[in-house]
Order: sequence, then C-alpha cells, then structure tokens
Amino acid sequence: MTSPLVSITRDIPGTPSIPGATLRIAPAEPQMSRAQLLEFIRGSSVIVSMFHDKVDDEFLDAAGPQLKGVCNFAVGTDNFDLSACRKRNVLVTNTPDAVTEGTANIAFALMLDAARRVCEGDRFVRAGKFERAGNIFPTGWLGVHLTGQTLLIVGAGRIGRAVALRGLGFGMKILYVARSTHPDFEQAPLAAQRIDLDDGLRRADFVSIHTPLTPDTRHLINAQRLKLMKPTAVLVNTARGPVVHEQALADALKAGTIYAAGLDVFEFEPKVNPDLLTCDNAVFTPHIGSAERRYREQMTAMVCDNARSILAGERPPNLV
Ligand code: 8YV
Repeated sequence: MTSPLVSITRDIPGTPSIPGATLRIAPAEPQMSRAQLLEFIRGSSVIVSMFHDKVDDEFLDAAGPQLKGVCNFAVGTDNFDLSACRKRNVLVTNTPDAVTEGTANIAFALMLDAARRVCEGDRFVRAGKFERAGNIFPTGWLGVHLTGQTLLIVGAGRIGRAVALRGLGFGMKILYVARSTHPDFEQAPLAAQRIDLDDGLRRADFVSIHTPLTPDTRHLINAQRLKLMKPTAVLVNTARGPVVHEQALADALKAGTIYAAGLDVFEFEPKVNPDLLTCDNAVFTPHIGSAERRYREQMTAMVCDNARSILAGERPPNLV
C-alpha cells in the first residue's frame, strides 16, 4: 500500500514531518501560478495551504476525491470556501495561538513607528538629509505620545488581547469593539470598556484592527468612519487588508484626517495602492505579522499534527 500524500504549497520553516506520509513541499522559488498549484496538489490526501491559496471548488476538485483535509498555515481562514469543504467532508484546520505574539509585536512596532516617525526618520537619515539640515530644532519631528492615550482594539480575540496587554504596559487606556462582552478584556489587568465602533473611533488615539475578514467586516473602516477619527489618531491594521478601504485611507492620510497609519496587510495584496505609497505618514511591512522563527516553527508543528490526526481518522486539534 502506498503512503498517503501530503502536499505543502510553500516551503515552511523547521522540519515538517508526518510519520507514514509522503511529503511533497513546494520549492521556495519560483512561486507557483494558480495552474501550477492545482497541478501540484493533485492526488493529495492532505494539503497544507497558505493564507493566499484560495481553497474553493476548483482547488478541491483539482486535489481529487481522496482529499481528507486542508490544514491552513495561518489562523485566518478567509481563503476558504468552508461550505465547499463541508460538502466534500474535507476537514479544515488552522494555527491559532502560534501567531498571537508575533502579530501583536508587529502591531505594536507599527504603532510606535507611526507615532514616532521611525521609518520616516530612517529615510531622512539615509538620504543624507540630516547631515544637510543640521541639528534638529526642538520644534522638529514632533510625534504623538502613548502614555495615557486611548487604544481601541477592534476584534477581541487572542491577538487583540495581546496588543491590549502591550498597550497597558505603555500606560494606555483600553477600549474594545466586539459582538459580545469579553470578560478577559473587562477583568484586570486590562479593565477595558466595550464600546460601539463609531463611538470608539471618535474617542481613540490609536486604533488597532484584529477582526477576521468576513462579509460583515469588509471595508469596516471606510471614508465615513475615518472621518470620525481624531486628526491626531493612528490606525494600525495587522488583520486582513480588505477590512480597511485602502483608497479611503490614502485620501485620509493625505488630507490629514488622521495622523498616521501602520499596515502589515493590504486590500489587494501583494499589490499596494500607489497613493498609499506616497504617504510619508504611513509605515508598511509585507504581511509578516507572525514571522518570528519560534512561532513559525510552532505553526509547522501544528499543521503536521493536524495532518497526522486527519490521516489517522482522528479529530484534528485545530479543527475549524
Ligand atoms: C500568515 C496570517 O499565515 O495567521 C494568519 O492568518 O495571516 C499569517 O500568520 C503567515 O504570514 C504565513 O504566511
């Protein structure tokens, strides 16, 4: 009897291993086209997918009827047509927890950078402008402070909580937006207050987005909502790009409707709105929220464990 095939659609860190299975790992370069991806997954019993692989009817048909599960190398599952998976009895898993700390760290890095103009300063120094300008006057390069400021967390999951805890360390007051009350946000140490999104945007000095992408959250932050924010406010998005209307954000940054933004995710990733790229008051990273070696290796261990359970006919630990 031949061993079941597990296809991993991108090179992943650490040493993926699934006893009894044949592993096929896509090379890091060159990146596969959709047609090549569909060919690559043919005959798989389990597929380890990336957040940018659209797992839909076409994908599931290309894999074939022997497919038992798809293990996403991500916590987000907005790349899945879950009902198409359910129809075929294909199990879906993700990697919660492993992405929490890394993503919270990048959110905070972007928050500090946007507030204190770190990357803008870096560009200034590298371009020789510091040397040409001479010493900076006390009125130059003024940023916004964090201590005592209000941080609004949109989406009260694990990552939102980890960002709120970091905010607490900076002496920030925490507000949160969620569909229901979250005792872990309201209890000590966060003592956060739940608020309606529009009121929260009016009150916040910093807004950090941590909601999954769903039909309800697409363009949650649009032109109208950006207008509710303070002109001194900073917006950070490390969740999914389409939660923010990117053109409206570029317009708000240019008009000074808000002070600055920090983005790890983009509406049409990996494309970035050209107007955004011209905004000196925006700072970007290329969707690397969870990219801390320790946690990426944990994600590898999780997808392997989920795949092993699926092949063994057990309930996988991170079933979606
Ligand atoms: C990516 C993410 O999966 O967990 C998610 O939902 O978007 C990220 O952690 C990661 O960048 C791997 O490509």
